This record gives sequence, C-alpha cells and structure tokens, in this order.
Amino acid sequence: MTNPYFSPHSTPSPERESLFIKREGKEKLLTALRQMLLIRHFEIRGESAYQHGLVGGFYHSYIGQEAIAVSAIQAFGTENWYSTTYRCHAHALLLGATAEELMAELYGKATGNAKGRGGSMHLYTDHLLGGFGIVGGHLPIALGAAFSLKYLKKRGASICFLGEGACAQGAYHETLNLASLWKLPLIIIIENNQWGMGTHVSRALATDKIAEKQAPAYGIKGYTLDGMDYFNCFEGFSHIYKEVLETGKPILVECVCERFKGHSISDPASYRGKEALQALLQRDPLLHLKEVLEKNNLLNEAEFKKIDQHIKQEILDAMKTAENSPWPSLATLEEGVYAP
Ligand SMILES: Cc1ncc(C[n+]2csc(CCOP(=O)(O)OP(=O)(O)O)c2C)c(N)n1
Repeated sequence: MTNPYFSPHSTPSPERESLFIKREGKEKLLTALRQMLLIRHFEIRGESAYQHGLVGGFYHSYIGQEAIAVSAIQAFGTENWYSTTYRCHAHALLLGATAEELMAELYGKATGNAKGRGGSMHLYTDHLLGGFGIVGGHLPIALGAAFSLKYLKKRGASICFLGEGACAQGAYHETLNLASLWKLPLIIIIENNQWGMGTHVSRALATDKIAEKQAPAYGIKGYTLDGMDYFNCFEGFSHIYKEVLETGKPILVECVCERFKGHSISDPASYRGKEALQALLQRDPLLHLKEVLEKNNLLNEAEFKKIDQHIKQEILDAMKTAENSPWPSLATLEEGVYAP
C-alpha cells in the first residue's frame, strides 16, 4: 500500500492533521512550533549581528528548512549520533546547545560552544559530532558512528544530514556502499534545498528523486519526504527509524525543501526570481504548523504572540551575553590543537 506521507506532493489535509493530533498529542506540536521559532529567531538575530560586524567568518541560515531538523530529532530522539554540514545552528540548538553558547560562538567569544574557535560552521554537542565545512566530508564520520553502534551492539542509529550538493561526491557513494555492505544503522538525510551555492540542483545532479533512485543501486531503501511539511516529515522519519532498528540496515532519505535565504549571508540569491521567492514564502513550514494548531483550536493569536515574544527575548538576551563575554585568552591559543 502506498503511504500518502511519502510523497513530496502530498497536500496537507485536515483529516491527516487531526489524526496526527489525536495520536501524538498537542504538546508535541507546540514543542515543534517553539523549536521552529527558536531556530527562526536565532537565525534572524544572528544574521543581523553579522551585518553589524559582531560576527565573523561565514553564516549559513537554516530559515525555511526548520521542519526537517525539528521533526527528525523529535522522531529519532536526542540520544543517537548526529552529524551535519556547516548549516548547523538548528541541529545544535535541537541537540542541547543553548542559544547563549551558540551566539557566543558566532561572536567568537571564550564562552562559545567551541570556545570561540569554530564559529558558525563548527558546532557540537554530546550527540552532535559536528557541523562540517567540507561538502561530503562528514559522511565517513557518520558511517564510523554507525559502525560503532553495530560493533558495540548498541541500539540506535547514526543520523547524517547533508545538502544535495554532496550527492555528487565520492565520499557520499563510498559511504552508501559500505553502510549497505556492512549493514550499518545509518540514516542519511539529504536536505534538498534546491541550490548548491548558486547552482540549481537540476544543473548539478543527473536525476531527480535522489533517494528513491539512488538507494536501490546500493540495495537499500530510499524515501522522499516533503521537507516543508512538519507532518509529512515526522511521519516519514518515525517510520524510517522503526525500519532501521528492525533491519539494522541503512536508509537514504531526501527531504525536498528550499532555503529562504542565499547560500550564505554574502549571497543575495539574485539567481532566484522575486516571484519564485514570494511563492516560496507562502510555503513557510513554521506558518503552516501555526495554522494547523489554530485550526484545531490548540493555539490562538495571543498565545502565539506570547511564545514568539518570549523566544525573541531569549535570543536578544543571548546576544547581550555574547557581546559582554570575554574574548579567548591568548594564553589558550595552543590548547586543543592536535597538529604536531
Ligand atoms: C569538498 C568541497 N567542495 C566545495 C566546497 C565549497 N562549497 C561550500 S558549500 C557548497 C554548496 C553545497 O551545497 P549543498 O550540499 O546542496 O548544501 P546547502 O549549502 O545547500 O545546504 C560548496 C560547493 C566545499 N566546502 N567543500
């Protein structure tokens, strides 16, 4: 039987959503909304701090993709191994890093998540093995984490987020081959946000339906999810997690989405027309979730504003703390450096 959740074109329906609410409960959705708002406010303020010269290095916003990380981490839990790309603020926030330590990291301060040494692209938690700057570079690390779970006979999975740009990379294909060959509990989540820097996916990859078409070549399952739709993603990820735990085999997932901003803060995304952007903004995953909550009488505008304001304040406080935090001391320059 085809599952309606596994199609990027499945249209959200009131029946689907009320069934979901009955089964999963109101609190799960409110938590998801709060998490999406936290990510959204963090990115908005982080970019603004960057524009004011308070943040150095690069800045890759996750705005527009919130439904993916939020639903995935809700479905898989926070105890698994995670790895991701430089677009990593959301994943770190969801895996236990505080807005305060992340903002301090962006500001390059000693109190930052990586002691001010990693910046925006290199964030960590006890379960996030890192944000990685090299496209495809973290796939072998995610594979190693999956290998360790099998070797140590531990229950769980290694979950690896990447952009579709990495799907043309050798490390990606080697990882898929070994994960399948050795039957490792690896979940590879391609966040297909349509663009690899300024190059549209149709000009970079030979096929569409990346997961569904590539997975069979490695003898594993591949699914396509609607990355703009929290409900579709949560259902899909929950199903996929069960399957990985039951079979111990890897799964490839493509989440079709589109980033709202440019590749990084220095990219005005002029390759995307204004009309296309306007149409995209209509598919905002955060507003979609808010609408569903409102339609089901689980949230009203005043309650939403209160949550929104509270989270915004949390981020503003984090910025203030970051600004007032000390720079890393010169005396610590050689600490944590492993090069001989
Ligand atoms: C091996 C390697 N080649 C090139 C780059 C430069 N680069 C940084 S991001 C990027 C685009 C990647 O796009 P995608 O994987 O789709 O991720 P997204 O930025 O869309 O999340 C490129 C080519 C790099 N960091 N690493």
